[in-house]
Amino acid sequence: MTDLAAVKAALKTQAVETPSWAYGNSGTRFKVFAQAGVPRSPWEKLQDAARVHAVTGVAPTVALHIPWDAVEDYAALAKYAEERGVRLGTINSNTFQDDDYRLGSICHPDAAVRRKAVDHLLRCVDIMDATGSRDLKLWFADGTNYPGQDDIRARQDRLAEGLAEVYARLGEGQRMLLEYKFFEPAFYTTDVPDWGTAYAHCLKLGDRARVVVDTGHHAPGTNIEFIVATLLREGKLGGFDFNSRFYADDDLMAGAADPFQLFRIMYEVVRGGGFGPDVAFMLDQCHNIEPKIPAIIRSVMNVQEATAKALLVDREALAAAQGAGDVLGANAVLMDAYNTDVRGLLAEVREESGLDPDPMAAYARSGWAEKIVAERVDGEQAGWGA
Ligand code: PSV
Ligand code: MN
Ligand code: MN
Repeated sequence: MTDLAAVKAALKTQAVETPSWAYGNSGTRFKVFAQAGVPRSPWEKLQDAARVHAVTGVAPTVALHIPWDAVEDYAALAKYAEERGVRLGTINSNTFQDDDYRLGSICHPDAAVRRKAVDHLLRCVDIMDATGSRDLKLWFADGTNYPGQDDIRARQDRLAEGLAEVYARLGEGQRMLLEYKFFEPAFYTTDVPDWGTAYAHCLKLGDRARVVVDTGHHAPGTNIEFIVATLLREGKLGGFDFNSRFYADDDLMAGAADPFQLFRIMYEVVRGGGFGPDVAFMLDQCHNIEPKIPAIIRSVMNVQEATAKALLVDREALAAAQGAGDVLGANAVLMDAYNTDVRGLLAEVREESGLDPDPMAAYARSGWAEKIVAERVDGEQAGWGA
């Protein structure tokens, strides 16, 4: 039997970080469809993120991407967030936008470009000091397109050297999260293509270096929950970038394409003791054709639903069935939890927390969507890469 009160208590502690870039305009390499009312600055992105937290109660922090969210005074940005009921979260580094990075950043063959990239990462740690952020999230667009283009092994050495310099700069309580991605923008080799490579680097760096699992960064058919179980077992799971994919790095709403996969991942998180502050639960999405704030609310709710189902798994019954070699019984225990409609339970959790049971409706009623369309009329709309 699952203890419902304990499940509700756990759900009330949930925290899902939303990404600043999800609030801005985004698109594909074919077209960016601009939307009215979209933020014109990091400050306005925080206003929107605060609305998501206000109606869901479980999105208290916002991830920044540097330099997309560059401002003069990061402490002031942190204060601005706090005044609106949210906090600044993970600092995402961007070493992929400059012409200098054509052949890579931290793995580039030219030491001067590597220096520039590492200096940017060190600057990101300075920003963390000002914002009070715990985590530096590193994703590198580094790799090669053609066999022989560069020395695969030398690139790993350069990567290790750069990471070590940044790791040494981390302050107390700060962590480095290394994200992997199996392809794109490089297509022949990627310098951090998989969890094994990320894990190997993190292991050498030390306890405060952890692996980030972006659900969109795997080959089709990859068993992501196995990776999650393994990393948790090794104490090396730093966090997630949640999103959905049908084909590649689609960055669609978490839980939209394959809610069952999200449930299986969250079950391994719960099973492995990872449901807590040690693992950062982030969204990494872009809303190209749908309204952005409601899409982010929906995504947060999808993560909540998967979590509720994972918490509902009757672990005693599951262990008994597994121990007895009862294949169908064990599978049925897991499927019972997955097939439970948890929407009522989550509505109760929200009401008990003083929230509207229906975050989507609460947001629609709030008038925020109309207000930003009316007010954010001048100036450039911030977006993916702005
Ligand atoms: C790369 O595809 C990625 O998943 C990384 O997390 C980046 O920081 C993010 O997308 C935004 O480009
Ligand atoms: Mn990501
Ligand atoms: Mn991605």
